[in-house]
Amino acid sequence: MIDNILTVAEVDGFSAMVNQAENIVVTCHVSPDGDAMGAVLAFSHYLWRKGKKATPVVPNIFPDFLKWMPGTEQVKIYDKHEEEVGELLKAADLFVCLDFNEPSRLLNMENAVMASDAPKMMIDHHLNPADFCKWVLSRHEMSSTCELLFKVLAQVDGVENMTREEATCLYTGMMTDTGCFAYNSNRSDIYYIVGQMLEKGIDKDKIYRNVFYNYSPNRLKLMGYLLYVKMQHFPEYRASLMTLTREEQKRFAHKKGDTEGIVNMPLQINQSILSVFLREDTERNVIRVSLRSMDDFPCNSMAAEFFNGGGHLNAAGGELSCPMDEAEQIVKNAMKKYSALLKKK
Ligand SMILES: [Mn+2]
Repeated sequence: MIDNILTVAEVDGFSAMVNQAENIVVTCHVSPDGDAMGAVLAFSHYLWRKGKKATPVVPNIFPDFLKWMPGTEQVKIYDKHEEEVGELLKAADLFVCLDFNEPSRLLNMENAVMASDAPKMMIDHHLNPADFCKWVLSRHEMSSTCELLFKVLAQVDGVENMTREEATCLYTGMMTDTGCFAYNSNRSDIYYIVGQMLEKGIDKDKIYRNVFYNYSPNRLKLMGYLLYVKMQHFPEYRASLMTLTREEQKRFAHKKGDTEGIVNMPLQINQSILSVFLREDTERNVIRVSLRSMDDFPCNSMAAEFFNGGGHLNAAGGELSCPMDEAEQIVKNAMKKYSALLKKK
């Protein structure tokens, strides 16, 4: 059994907000990932099932590997149809904010959403939520927003009423935010939930294939090129570095999302602690920095100290405004500075 996630007062607050609303906008952070899309679509399906008028709205496009998800044809993309979607936002009398906890994560859509005085509801699993929602459920110990949302819907509406579509969307978010249950996934209730989803008839094997066996030939070639030609490995620091220029992205017909997750690959090297990926941005004249680590190596401190960024302990990012060779040198300096933590004890 899973414990109730909400207090009685929170259930009442949730129900009152949903019941009073006529025009609900369900939204998530910019550059939506599997968890964001899973939560937005599952919540929308739930509202539609309740006979509510609800529109899933995302700030910008979502990756092709999520297009198969049930309900994506209903999703409105703000930066593609600013005027039309802007009207929708104005007419909204409730915003459901999923998988983000501060308005700036809406990027270009922030002003339009914050200009509305319609009440907002937050369901999220990131640290340090900002204070902009009337009803807040913020649980950073949850593996994903989708896990949290499963618990909410199970409590307010009953698992027995959840549909296969809803479970499929929620499973997708749980799967993608845990790297297919490879990290952040040691709590047994996660598998209890998955068990219940299987009883709803989700095809978990197919969901996996839909999301991960969905590369373009170019993406696979780019992965091979990065690993074979571009990866530098520093055994003394148990660290790796990969770089990708604008010209190389062009050569592999790089599309948004093509380098997603690539930074994780060098961590598969035996004993690895740190992986750094530098990519020249194709829209702005900056180098995007991604860091991933194992165990307790603090990517976020390194990102803050060297790369004008921040993030989580094991996943952080930042950016640099300099040529690639200088950026590489900064990475090497950073590894040197953190050598006490990187070297084998
Ligand atoms: Mn998430």
